[in-house]
Amino acid sequence: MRTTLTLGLCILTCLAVFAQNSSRPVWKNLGAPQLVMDGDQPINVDIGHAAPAVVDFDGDGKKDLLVGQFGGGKLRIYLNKGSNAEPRFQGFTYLTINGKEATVPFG
Ligand SMILES: [Ca+2]
Repeated sequence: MRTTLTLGLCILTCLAVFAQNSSRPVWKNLGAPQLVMDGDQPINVDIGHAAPAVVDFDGDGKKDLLVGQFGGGKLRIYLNKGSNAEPRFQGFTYLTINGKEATVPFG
């Protein structure tokens, strides 16, 4: 079952905060919730219960979006195709280790 997820509680605002002060993130004034889009669709995860994090995963200087999901305990990697000021995500890959999808305990 796929559940539409509203990650918007803080992700985009967090991106902006991290972009402005990456050495010391500040979690205040989060603003209104916004959907985080994968292309033109809101990000969905299997079953729901997403655990988002923002980090430059590929070392290109742009903050990427990592989303842990309850479904299978997998971790999605959405590479930022935009900029830190205007992040854009288009598709994802699952985190793999030695060619196998990495998972964490769930359930
Ligand atoms: Ca990056």
